[in-house]
Amino acid sequence: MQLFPSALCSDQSRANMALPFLCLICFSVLYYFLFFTVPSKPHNVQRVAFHFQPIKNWMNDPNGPMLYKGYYHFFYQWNPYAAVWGNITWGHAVSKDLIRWHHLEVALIPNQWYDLYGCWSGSATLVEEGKPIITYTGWSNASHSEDHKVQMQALAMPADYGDPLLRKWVKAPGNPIITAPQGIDSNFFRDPTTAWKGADGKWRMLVGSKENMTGMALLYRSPDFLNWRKAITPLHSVNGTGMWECPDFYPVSISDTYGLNTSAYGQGVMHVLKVSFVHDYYTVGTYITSNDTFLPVQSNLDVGIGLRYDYGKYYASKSFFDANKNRRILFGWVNESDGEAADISKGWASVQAFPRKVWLDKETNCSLLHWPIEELESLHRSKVTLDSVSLWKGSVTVVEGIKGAQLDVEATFDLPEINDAEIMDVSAENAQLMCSEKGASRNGVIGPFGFLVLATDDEMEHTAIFFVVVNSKDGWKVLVCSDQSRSSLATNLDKTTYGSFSNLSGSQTSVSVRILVDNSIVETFALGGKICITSRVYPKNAVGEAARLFLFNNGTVPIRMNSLIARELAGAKIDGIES
Ligand code: DQQ
Repeated sequence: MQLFPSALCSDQSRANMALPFLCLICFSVLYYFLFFTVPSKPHNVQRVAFHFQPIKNWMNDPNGPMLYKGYYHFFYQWNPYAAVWGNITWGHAVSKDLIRWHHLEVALIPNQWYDLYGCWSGSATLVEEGKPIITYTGWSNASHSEDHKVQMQALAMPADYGDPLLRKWVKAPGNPIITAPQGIDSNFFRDPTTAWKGADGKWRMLVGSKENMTGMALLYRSPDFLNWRKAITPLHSVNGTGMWECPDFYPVSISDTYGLNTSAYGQGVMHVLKVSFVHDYYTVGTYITSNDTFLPVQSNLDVGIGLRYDYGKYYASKSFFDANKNRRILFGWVNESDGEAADISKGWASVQAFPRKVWLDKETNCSLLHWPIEELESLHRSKVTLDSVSLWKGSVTVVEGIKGAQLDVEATFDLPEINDAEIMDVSAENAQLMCSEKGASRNGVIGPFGFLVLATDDEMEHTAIFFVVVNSKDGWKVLVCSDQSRSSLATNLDKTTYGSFSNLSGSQTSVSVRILVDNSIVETFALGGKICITSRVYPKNAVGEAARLFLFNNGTVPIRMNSLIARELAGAKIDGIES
């Protein structure tokens, strides 16, 4: 028998022998890459499960939310080509419940001389017979010079009002409808609001701007929505605030929590003016219709020097009136906390905050309350409830029976005798610093106490949401903090600790918090929605089923947790075309 048949040396036999060998090598390489080099798809665990985000690439501001023919429409600043800002179009999605979304074709792309470099932020207004019109900012060049970019306002209408999905939008032939007026730098002239109708039947809208360092909301009026004239005085301006991006102006009821149509005014109505610069600042005031100006309730809480919608990562927000449920709903852009390179490698960047209902806080009459929209309940799954749990000095206790990175947690803590509170001067200027310097792991007196979310069993990774009661120069205060310093074993992340505070009245006996956790976003609604803090965190190990919820108290005074409901949440389907 020929042990080594000559055929073995032929090319054909070599190939036959080489094939299994090659397969073995391929298989080993594949096995190595699958099981040794790819830990747990780190970028996918950062994608959110019940927050709005595009299928891929970069997103920023929410634009033109509205309800039309039974569908909620949501538009957003979107770069179709990359996970970084640029080539800005209007992405478009629709939903029946503001949670489960279907992405549609892009609504606006930069294809006209006046929006050549981008279709920037704007709004939607339901005009005659409830027909929508989009107002947006076109970013283009002037005098064919790429160096001199200008901003101007433009309109777009649905191609077919009969289509409830409003898939196709047409830009108005008369665009641009407004160019920068004399005295205003055309680089600082953008983001038209939803328009409202005055008693004289004319439409009004605002455009964000500035003159030197005075931020302002320029007011425009129109009899027909096509021809707009600037009012001599802006609706409002504040010295030293700089460019006002994405203004939002809307009425709130002084007697109940219902929302109002954007054109509502008169008795029983106050107005909110919100503008974006660095953060989203708002002020509650009176809209003086006789001369179209706005007067804040408290001048020391004027726009930009007073209240914020959110004390974490939250920007360029936009509200709309939901006539379906008579409420005002707010969307806000939540950026990433990693760098550009990480975003490029993930292939996406940014999420929208969970939609919030907003209304006037009747206790103050000059601030708002925010609360996650009730539709979230449709995602509730198993829950754990606890009553009356004592959190002793230094205790850190896992909440049994609940786990995962998608949670809705609500709790109330009884306040102990507050005379014991440590002395700490807390003000609007230093609240965040106090939260950060003092941190969750410091030993205090009344607090820090609260929750560790997205925590590993060994607590090495966690995001701490906590309270500290203090005796400040001007009264008792409670600090509300979101401490990200140990949120991830990964480095090169923005782990800023956020915080704010509220005054405590002598009669206040408890503090409450609701926390929404969704893989890489943690939203805190403290004190019934008086203080909101949004954080982005990227744990390496506290992901999926491995994520735990803890209660802790690092103060010397024991704290009684009065009630806790912690729920696991299902994800919400977001599908559709990638545009
Ligand atoms: N983003 C848009 C502008 C707006 C800014 C551009 C705010 O219209 O002023 O993407 O984030």
